[in-house]
Amino acid sequence: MSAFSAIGDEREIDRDEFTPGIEPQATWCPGCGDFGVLKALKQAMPMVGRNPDEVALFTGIGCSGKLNSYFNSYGFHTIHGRSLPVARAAKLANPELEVIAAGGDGDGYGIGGNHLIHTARENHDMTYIVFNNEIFGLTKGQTSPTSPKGHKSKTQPHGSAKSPIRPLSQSLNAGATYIARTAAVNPNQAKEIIAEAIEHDGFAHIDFLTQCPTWNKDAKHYVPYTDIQQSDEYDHNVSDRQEAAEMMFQTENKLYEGEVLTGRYYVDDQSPSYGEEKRATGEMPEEPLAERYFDEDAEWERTYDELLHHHK
Ligand SMILES: Cc1ncc(C[n+]2csc(CCOP(=O)(O)OP(=O)(O)O)c2C)c(N)n1
Ligand code: SF4
Ligand SMILES: [Mg+2]
Repeated sequence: MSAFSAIGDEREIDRDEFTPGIEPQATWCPGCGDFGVLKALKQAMPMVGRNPDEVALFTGIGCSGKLNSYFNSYGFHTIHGRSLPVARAAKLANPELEVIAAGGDGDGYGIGGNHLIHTARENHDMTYIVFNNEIFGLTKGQTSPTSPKGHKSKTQPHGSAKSPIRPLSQSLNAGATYIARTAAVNPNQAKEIIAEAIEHDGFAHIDFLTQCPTWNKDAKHYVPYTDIQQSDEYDHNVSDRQEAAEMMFQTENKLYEGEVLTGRYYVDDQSPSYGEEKRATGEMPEEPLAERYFDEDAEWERTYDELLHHHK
């Protein structure tokens, strides 16, 4: 058994283990879609057989960033838009950790957009959940990169002049190897997609539609939705890049026309993850870097010790 996790410990896992011992009163508003993400995430954990001490959750800033407070695992509530670089470092230091990053549309597609592109491009093995409520929720409803064209807010009182970004297409172009969209109103699909994303070996991006009844009054509640895998109307091959691109393009257009399509869009099981590639080329050691920190005999320079030395 690793010193850093309970991996290998065969036992039944209950989703309630992911509820903190002293559960804080959730500060999300009644009817907020964020509750749906929390519920689906807790349900997905027993499906993938992970214990709380095998999981590290990295969040950005926003209502969505509060997920850490209500989910029992290792965690790091990072700064705005920066959950991914911190999550990457943790995964590289301890590849046995199940790394999950989460944040809002403003956090991940706006201020943190560059991190998303490069984390996807490098195919870091982790799951990234973006709570997409089409606005900045925590700061009271400003326009976000996914707000529809013409959407009025305090920052765009005459309506947003520009078209929203296309998160699924952008992720595909960047190099993500698992891309899905689900919605808080569809918990059964959501938990299955989260479980698949966690089990995927590479960068898995879930665009999670989360309604904000407080600040996005004219936002859809994302119903009725269509699960593209269940519908007879759609039958694209998820491992075909071109077909996935076309399906994403349609989905992104339809969201703003009032039709909500959800499901799996792209799954590439062939491309190696960043860690796998680096270990294969010998650039990274086989054993977790994190273990070296506790190894008194390890011959390596501790950045922290060095820092202290230079400032004596
Ligand atoms: C560097 C920095 N800039 C701006 C802010 C203010 N801020 C806090 S949350 C937020 C936007 C949150 O929107 P989103 O990421 O969509 O999350 P939501 O609240 O909708 O879940 C902003 C701009 C900040 N905390 N840090
Ligand atoms: S402001 Fe919106 S996103 Fe934030 S907790 Fe309330 S309903 Fe949820
Ligand atoms: Mg938001």
